Amino acid sequence: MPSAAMTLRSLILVAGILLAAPAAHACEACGGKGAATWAAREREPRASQLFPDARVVEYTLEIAETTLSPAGEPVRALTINGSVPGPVLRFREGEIARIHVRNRLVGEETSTHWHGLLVPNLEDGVPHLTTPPIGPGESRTFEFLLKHSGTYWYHSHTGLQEQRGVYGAIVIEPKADAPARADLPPIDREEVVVLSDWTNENVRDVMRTLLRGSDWYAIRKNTAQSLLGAARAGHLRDYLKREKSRLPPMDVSDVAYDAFLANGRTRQQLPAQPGETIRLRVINAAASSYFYLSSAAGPLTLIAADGMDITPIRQRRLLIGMAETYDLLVTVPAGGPAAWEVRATAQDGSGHASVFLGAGAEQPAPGLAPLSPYNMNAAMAAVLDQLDDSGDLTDTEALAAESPRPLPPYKRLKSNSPTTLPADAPLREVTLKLTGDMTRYLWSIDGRSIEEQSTVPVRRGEILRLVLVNNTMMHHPMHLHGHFFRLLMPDAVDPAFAPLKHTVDVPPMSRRTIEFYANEDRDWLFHCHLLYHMKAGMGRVMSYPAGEEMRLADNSAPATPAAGRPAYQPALGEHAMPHTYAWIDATLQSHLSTGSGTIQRGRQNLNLTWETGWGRVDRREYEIEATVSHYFNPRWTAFAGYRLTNESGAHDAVIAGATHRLPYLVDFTASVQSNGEGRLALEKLLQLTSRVSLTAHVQYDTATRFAWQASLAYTASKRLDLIVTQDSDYGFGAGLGFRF
Ligand SMILES: [Cu+2]
Repeated sequence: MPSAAMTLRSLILVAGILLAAPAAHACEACGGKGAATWAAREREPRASQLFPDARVVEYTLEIAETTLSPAGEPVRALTINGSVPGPVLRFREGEIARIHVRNRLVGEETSTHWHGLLVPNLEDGVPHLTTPPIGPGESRTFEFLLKHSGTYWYHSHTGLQEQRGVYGAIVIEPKADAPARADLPPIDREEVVVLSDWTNENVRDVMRTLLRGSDWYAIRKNTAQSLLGAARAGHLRDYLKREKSRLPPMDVSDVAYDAFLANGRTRQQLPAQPGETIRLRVINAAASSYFYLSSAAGPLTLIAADGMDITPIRQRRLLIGMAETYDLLVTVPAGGPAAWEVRATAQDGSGHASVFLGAGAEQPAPGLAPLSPYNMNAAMAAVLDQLDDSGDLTDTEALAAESPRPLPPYKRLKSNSPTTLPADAPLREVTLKLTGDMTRYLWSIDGRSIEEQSTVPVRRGEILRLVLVNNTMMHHPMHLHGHFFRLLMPDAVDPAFAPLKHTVDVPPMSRRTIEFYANEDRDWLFHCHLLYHMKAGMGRVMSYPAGEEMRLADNSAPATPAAGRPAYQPALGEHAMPHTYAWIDATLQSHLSTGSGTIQRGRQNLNLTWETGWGRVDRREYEIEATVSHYFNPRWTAFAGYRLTNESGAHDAVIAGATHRLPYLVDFTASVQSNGEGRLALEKLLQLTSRVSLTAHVQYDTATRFAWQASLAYTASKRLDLIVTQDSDYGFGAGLGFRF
């Protein structure tokens, strides 16, 4: 029989391997070969050498840490030049931007990505992939020609820094000699509105809460589903149908936020006079919130999308995805002075940010009717209905037909000028399925995370058409670096005028088709701009092969590396890493204690579970299992490890087994021991109310025979449960449950 010390040693070894893996990954990118590649690329001529006549406009951005309390509670914030958001960077098309970025953070890298701008690969600011990360105390100067005008933004592409405040607006005016747009009324004023979401929690803890499958955010948002709630709402049948099909409850959004911000505040007043027409440059810089925009002053007039001019259309309520930008016109009604609200309501209805135009009596923007969490079928039906809507409506007809929860108005977006691509370029179509798994918070493309499959090969000179098929129940705002793509809507009135975008919302269970002309080089990220989805693996690198392979090759075959050469692997750095997270769930009750400690990385877990009881038995009994597990999909998890016990009749042994999820979300676990003993177990969690759950566990073990346990738990807070348990061995008792 192996000793406990030996078991412990092998566990430490396995833990070491799991934890060391990401470090090994990171160093591929930062050391040796990577550093040499950077040095060569840094010697390439920069924009000011290539375009010596262009005017250079300089900014200095300092990224630092401070304490801010936009949601009332002081929390650690990351600021740019002392504020959230950072300063608005203003340029004119044709100028050269020279931006010095200083990292004043302690022990933390940073980066800046210029979102929506066409920049040389080295200036794109994706750390490790395109640009060296900016280490603590270091600086980096970015330099690029401003090739186009419009509303854009910048943000950190490092870790979860974007959630903590590292973002700001970029405004590029058209060239001075560009003719004024004839399709717009005179504009009296212009304001930038940067929308974002704010949490008082530690951002790493937000990711941890999502990964561990906690219900806490749903409880906070009042969208937690339960048997009683479903019965009350008259949706018990739907609830059971969902459980039968083994799907976890759905929600519109993942995270419960403490505030939604416009320019860093929950409400803000901007100057405006009665009768004025104001151009709002709206940027959704939120980490994981879509917003509905609406105005007290009537429908919004959309004049640009993702920086690009469009034929003006009106929309009563505008859904804006993460990383999208829209330029809107709002005309302040004539008459007495008043404050006209433009409201950005989080898509899940959990809150809003307000901008008031003018001063005086407040005129509220229309609110949003709440969505029943049990009625997601109806919400889905509304989404699918709108996908069938025709784009061929007059503005007035479209306004009249607008859904109370409209999708982004892509069908009606029409570029102000033709966007057709070179007619002689070969076209290649690639279908990418957007996939996800709420059970474990794994987000992926074609079922594989960016680490599991990192690239989509791109050939220079081709038109790459991407069919994005969303197989999940959530919206995904997909963003392509380094290119504008044409958004191709079915039945478009005039396909030659398809809008140019850099970010596209792909609604649940539906598809979007985009295409772009591959006229770049090297590697460009394509990813979901929901920060936590991206971090969970939902992305790919659009990768142009290097050297001779960069020339346009035979279009019939996929671009594969020449025979004998190893497949190209981009330096994904932190974007490839499934980060390691750890947590503990434990109960301490009057008669027993149960719990588990988990270290999770991608699909792998290191688990330590225990149960020890002292009620109704002569001596304290324990069973401890240390296992390594691999998660294949929501239905199958396999594990192997060691079981340590002093229960009478049971033996310490090496164990191996699997857990299979049955209909009605019942988990069936079978395991065998090295000494020939075996165990079968069934476990089911019944959510009675949003905060009260009943967990039933039944097992048959060849050594210890039948045992069962039933626990009733009340979720008191994010960290604490009140719990009572009846156990077949240890009797009845009560205590507390903890989550760390
Ligand atoms: Cu996503």
